[in-house]
Amino acid sequence: MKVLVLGGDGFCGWPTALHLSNQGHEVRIVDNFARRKADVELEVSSLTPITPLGTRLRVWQELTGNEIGFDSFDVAEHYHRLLTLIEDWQPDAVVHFAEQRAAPYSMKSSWHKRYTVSNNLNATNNLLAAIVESDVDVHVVHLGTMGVYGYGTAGVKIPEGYLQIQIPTPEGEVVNSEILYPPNPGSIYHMTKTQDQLLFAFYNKNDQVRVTDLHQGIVWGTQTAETAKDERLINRFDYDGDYGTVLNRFLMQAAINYPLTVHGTGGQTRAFIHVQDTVRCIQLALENPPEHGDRVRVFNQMTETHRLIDLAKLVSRLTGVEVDYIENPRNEAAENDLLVTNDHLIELGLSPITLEEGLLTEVTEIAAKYADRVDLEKIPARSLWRVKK
Ligand code: NAD
Ligand code: USQ
Repeated sequence: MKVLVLGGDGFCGWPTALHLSNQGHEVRIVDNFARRKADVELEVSSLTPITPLGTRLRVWQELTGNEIGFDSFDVAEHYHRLLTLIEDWQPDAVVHFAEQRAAPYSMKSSWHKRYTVSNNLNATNNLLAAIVESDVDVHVVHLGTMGVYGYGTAGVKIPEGYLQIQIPTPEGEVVNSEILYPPNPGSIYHMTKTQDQLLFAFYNKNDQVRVTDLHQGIVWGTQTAETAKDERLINRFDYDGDYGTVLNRFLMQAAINYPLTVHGTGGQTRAFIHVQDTVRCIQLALENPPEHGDRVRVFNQMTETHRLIDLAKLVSRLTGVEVDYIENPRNEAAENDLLVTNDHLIELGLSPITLEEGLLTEVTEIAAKYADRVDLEKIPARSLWRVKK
C-alpha cells in the first residue's frame, strides 16, 4: 500500500513511518518541522538526541534498503503542494499526524491559541478538500484524542465515537438515534480535535471520503522495534512542561531524582497507550479500511486507564523518588473516573502492551542514559489555563 504520513518527523509519526516501511508498505513523509521549531522557541530539546530527518532517512535506507520519500511543506498553508502530491503520487492512504498536539502549548497565549486553531483546522480541511479535488480514492487515518469526550463517564463506558440516544416525542413515543458523542474539550488543542470530527463527518457525508478517526490516549515510552535498530533512528522524548506528557515526565523525573510533578491531588484518571502499540494500531486501521459509503469510523486507541496518583506512587515505589503535589496549572476536574470501550482494535488483533514494571524500567533507563541533556529549568509546567489577575 502507498501511505503518505503527514507529520512523519514527530513523536508518533516517525516510528509509524518506520513500522509501515518495515511491513513492506511504500511510505512518504510530509513535515514542515513545526515541532522542531517549537523546541527552538521554547529553548528546549528532546531528551533523546534525535538526528536531522535527512540522517534518519539515509540510515533507514542503509539498514533496510527501504527508501522513505520526503516533502517539506506546511499542510495548513500550502494547499496546492498537497493537492499536487496526492494527484501525482496517488496514495492509497494518508495518516494525518500534522497538528499542534500539546494542550499546555495551545494555552500559553492568544498567539498560541490562534496558531493551534489555524494550524490544526486548516491542515485537516486542506487534506479533505485536496482528496475531493484530486478524485483519488484515499483512506484517511487521523490521530484524534480521547480528550474529545472529556474525561467523565457518568458510570458508563465511553463508546467508540457514537452515542445511542432515545428522544421522547410530544406524542409520548421514543425515537432511537445515534449521534457523535457530545464533545467536551478541556483545552484549545483538544477543542481543535472536536472540530476535526465535524470536518470528517461533513466530507464523509457529502463526498464519501473514507475516514478512520483514532481517539488516542496519552502515548508513553519512546522506542519501538524499528527506532531501536540504530541510535541515529532514535525517537524523540519530550520532558518539558509544555510538550512532555505525564508518564514520560514521571519516568524522566525519576531518572534524575526530581520529585514527581503531580498536578493537584493526582485524582485525574487518563487513558494510556505505549508507542509500540500506537504504530501497531495504525497498521491495523490501514490494513482494514472502511467500506465505500461507511460513515466515519472511530476507534478508541488506548489500552488501559490509570489515576495519576497511582502512577506516581508506582514510579516512586520502583525508584525511591518522592511525589510532589503542585498547584494545578490547568482548569480540570480534580478527580474523575474513566471507563472506555476499545473493542474494535482488539477485534482487529491488537494485543495490548500493558504498563508492566519491566517496560517502565526500560524507559527510565533511556531517560537515565541521556539525563545530562535535561534542563531542570524546563521541567515545571508554566502554561496557565487561566491567567491570575
Ligand atoms: P508531534 O508534535 O511530535 O508530531 C507532529 C508532527 O507534525 C511534527 O513533526 C510537526 O512538525 C508536524 N506538523 C505539525 N503541523 C504541521 C503542518 N501544518 N504541516 C506539516 N507538518 C506539520 O506530535 P505527536 O505526539 O507525534 O502527535 C501526533 C498526532 O497524534 C497529533 O495529531 C496528536 O494530536 C495525536 N496524539 C498524540 C498523543 C501523544 O501522547 N503524543 C496522544 C493522542 C493523540
Ligand atoms: N499532569 C500532571 N503532571 C505533569 C503533567 C501532567 O499531573 O507533570 C496531568 C495533567 O494535569 C493532566 C494529565 O496529567 O491531568 C495528562 O496531561 P498530559 O500532558 O500527559 O496529557 P494531555 O495534556 O491530555 O495531552 C496528551 C497529548 C495530546 C493527546 C492527549 C490524549 O499531548 O496530544 O491528545 O494526551 S488524552 O489525554 O487522552 O486526551
